[in-house]
Amino acid sequence: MITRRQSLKHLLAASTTMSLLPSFSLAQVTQSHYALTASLANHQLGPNDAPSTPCWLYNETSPGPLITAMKGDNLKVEFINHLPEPTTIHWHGIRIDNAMDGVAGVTQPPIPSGGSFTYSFTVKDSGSFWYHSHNKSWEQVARGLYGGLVVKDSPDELGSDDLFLIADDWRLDENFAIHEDSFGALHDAAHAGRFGNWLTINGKSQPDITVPSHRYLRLRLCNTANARPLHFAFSDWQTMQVVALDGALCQPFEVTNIRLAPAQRADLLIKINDRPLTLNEVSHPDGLVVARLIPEPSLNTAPPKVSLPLNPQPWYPLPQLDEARIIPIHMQGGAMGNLGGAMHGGRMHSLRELASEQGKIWAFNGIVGGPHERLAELSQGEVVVLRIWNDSRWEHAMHLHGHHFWVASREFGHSPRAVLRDTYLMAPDERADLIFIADNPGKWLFHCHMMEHHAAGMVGVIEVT
Ligand SMILES: [Cu+2]
Repeated sequence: MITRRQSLKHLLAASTTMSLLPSFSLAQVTQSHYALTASLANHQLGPNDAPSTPCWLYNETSPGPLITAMKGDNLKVEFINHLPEPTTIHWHGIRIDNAMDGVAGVTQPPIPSGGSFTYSFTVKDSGSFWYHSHNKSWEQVARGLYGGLVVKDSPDELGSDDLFLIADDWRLDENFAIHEDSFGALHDAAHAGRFGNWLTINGKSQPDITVPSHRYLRLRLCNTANARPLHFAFSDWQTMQVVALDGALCQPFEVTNIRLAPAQRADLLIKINDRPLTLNEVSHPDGLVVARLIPEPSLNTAPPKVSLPLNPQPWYPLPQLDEARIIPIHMQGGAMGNLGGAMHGGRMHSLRELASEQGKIWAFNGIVGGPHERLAELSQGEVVVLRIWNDSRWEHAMHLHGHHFWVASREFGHSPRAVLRDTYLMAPDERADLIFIADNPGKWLFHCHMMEHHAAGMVGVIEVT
């Protein structure tokens, strides 16, 4: 049972998230017990004089309430589904018990309309994570079913100088309603996925965010778009330190811009002086203001809490590869690709047939993927290399459930950088090794997080026993 005091905390935490007040101070009290309800609710995505948008939301807020826990806590979330269709919740990036991973049809049956489910799991890693629907996610996430999740090392984390910013790319019509006719469009699945036309930060368009002046600010940026990679830079290309990727602390490095694929997170440290800074999306031809950071001297009276993590220890070191299991994954398909046909349902189909009759257009190793297509069976403790070749004309954000992997990332300029992450953005024709220790038993999805690609065949299961 949830006590009245805890319920109040949820409400307050939710309203703090919504209004983008500078402080998450209420969330500093560790909460390990939450209640989430998914339902239809309106949200003001547009300007104040625009119509509000009918969405599907957690606790009627966009994003859903920021969930926090302390590292090592047992996090319990009592979930009720008031949507008109089944759903589940996936806890993205958490190295979780398989039964709690929230993948409909793989780790649990979908939770029916009117049904409920209690998620309960230990959070063993601190960092910036998120949660989202994992049933028809190409539609349910696009309607608003996601929120942030922070696992803290210290109660000091989060506050006026440590903010979780969720960026989303909504596809709205001229009445600010979600564009429903294009859900499931084959054109999106065959190209870059469903791109939107309305960018929000924590559910608001171009918000002003008050921050302490003359301080380092920790920004936890998260891209929850269906498919669009977002490319961020501050005004005057101000430098920032990347201190964590996909939740995991990394050796800090300096950048002037950062591109985040769908589902990726980056924790950034940036120095705030006394001038406002704009956060811009720079892949837009004219640049697009995403948010403004407004320094407020009255907020820097408390001692600073944010500092550069020196020499952070990775969750686990890059493993020895002498006896690694190598799993080749040849990814083909999409528009302008070289996939002529693929196996689906036990027989060969032409790509034309797959696309027009099944809405499938992507394959791993010549087989259209699905939640029951097994890519590998691994023994617990094995060192594994997913040897991926993106043999297509499109980028893909490859996500492995239940594990973080090491990758020589080419996401930060020409020279590769060894990073531990849960989602890797692969360029067309790129080859990459995703290296991990298969230490978490269960059936784990491996898929493209561009949700239309996932729905059209870029998905398989890796089973660890
Ligand atoms: Cu993809």
